[in-house]
Amino acid sequence: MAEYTLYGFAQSGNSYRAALMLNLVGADWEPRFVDFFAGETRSAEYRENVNEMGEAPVLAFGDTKISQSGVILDFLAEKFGKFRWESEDERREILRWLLFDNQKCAGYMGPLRFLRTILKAGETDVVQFLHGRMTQSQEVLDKHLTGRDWIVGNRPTIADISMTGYFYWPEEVGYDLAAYPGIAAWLDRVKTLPGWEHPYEILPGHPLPEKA
Ligand SMILES: N[C@@H](CCC(=O)N[C@@H](CS)C(=O)NCC(=O)O)C(=O)O
Repeated sequence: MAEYTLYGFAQSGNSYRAALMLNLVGADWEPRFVDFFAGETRSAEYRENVNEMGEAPVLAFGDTKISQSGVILDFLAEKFGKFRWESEDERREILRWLLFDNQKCAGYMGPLRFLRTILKAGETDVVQFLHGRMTQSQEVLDKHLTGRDWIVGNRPTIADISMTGYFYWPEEVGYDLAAYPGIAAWLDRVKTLPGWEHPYEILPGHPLPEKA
């Protein structure tokens, strides 16, 4: 049995960040497929034994289970001494981007991708609203990444690993990567890190069965 087990699934950008980090730090880990589309995260069993918040990802090791991808990244950065901060100021700066990502990048891109590609909801008012909010956040990130290689400091940190969450699915989320040259170049840089894999390669569950 591997040292770390990651509860997650291939379509989950939130799970992807944690899986990518485990790969990049060279952890001994294995995935535990969460059958999100069959309602597993909503089951009493999952909430009682895996995560009371009813979410993936969850990182399990020994008797410990950690949820919230930002906390998992923070834990692994400290544990492996990689992709971490070098000062308390830098730690806060990383945290600032993790929170921005969770709320305003993944927080809009995840539901948008779900509505457009998985539910095939069409361009409803809700979809248009989320698209507008996402665009504002992407403009912020693109401006930040123009003229710099990484989100915080001059090397990759967990801020970068977190932010990649939903960015490798431009067609599924429905955004034009070419409109954001700073983001596009940064995504290519992240891809060069040894251990990088696309979200559909790193976790089980892709492709979705016909009737997901
Ligand atoms: N902020 C959380 C978000 C986790 C999350 O929303 N995960 C989704 C899958 S991508 C989930 O499990 N949702 C279940 C639900 O909301 O019912 C994190 O970063 O871990």
